[in-house]
Amino acid sequence: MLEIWGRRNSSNVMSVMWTVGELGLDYRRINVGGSFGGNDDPDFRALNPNGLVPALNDGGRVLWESNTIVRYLAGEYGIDKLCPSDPYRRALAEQWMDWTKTVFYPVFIPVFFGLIRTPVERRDAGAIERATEATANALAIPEAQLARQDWLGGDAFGMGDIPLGVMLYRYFNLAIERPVLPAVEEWYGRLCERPAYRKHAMIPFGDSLEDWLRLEAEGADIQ
Ligand SMILES: N[C@@H](CCC(=O)N[C@@H](CS)C(=O)NCC(=O)O)C(=O)O
Repeated sequence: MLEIWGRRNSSNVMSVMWTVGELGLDYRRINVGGSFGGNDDPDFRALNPNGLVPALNDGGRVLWESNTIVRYLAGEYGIDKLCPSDPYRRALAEQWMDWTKTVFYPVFIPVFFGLIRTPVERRDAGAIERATEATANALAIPEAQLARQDWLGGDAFGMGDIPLGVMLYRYFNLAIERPVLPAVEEWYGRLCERPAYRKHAMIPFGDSLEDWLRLEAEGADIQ
């Protein structure tokens, strides 16, 4: 059975859990990080020396870095389901995973952290507005791709859709201004129909740090 270490409301943990759900694998998830702590426990540091979530233990095969874990699970248990066997098609999916981490995260995380992970009295409205605009600009890239095809990596759902899909639940559920993005919105609608996405990525976060912490505690026992 897979062991996944990390709180379920971490976007990086969500990518792994959604992958596990799509593949129907048996798992046990252990709460680490956020208000659960444990990041510096020796047992956890032995799995991930960075002290960050997620970490995976698959029968002694230990991995950290969420995109790497998604690639491993998709390659080991989901060839031609989540991970194309053709190297070029696989690279097209990986391209979107890497784009999400290197281009989308840096512009979007300040929006999410600014609104949800920061006490109201310390919110920096100007920084949030600038980051919201930068996020909208970044989304023009997947908008153009999804106007040509149904899924980011090609003509079928796959691992290339996972990291950005996780972030877009947050994007579409924040109280921010958003441009009209017809193709991205249709793609998000298709994701919302997937049971594994609903279970592992559509995790409510509320409107404030207080909501965030309350919902984190309330979800502690959900696998
Ligand atoms: N690049 C890493 C980033 C890992 C990361 O920053 N994880 C965050 C949660 S999303 C974390 O562990 N934060 C500390 C905590 O939750 O206590 C990955 O994708 O796995």
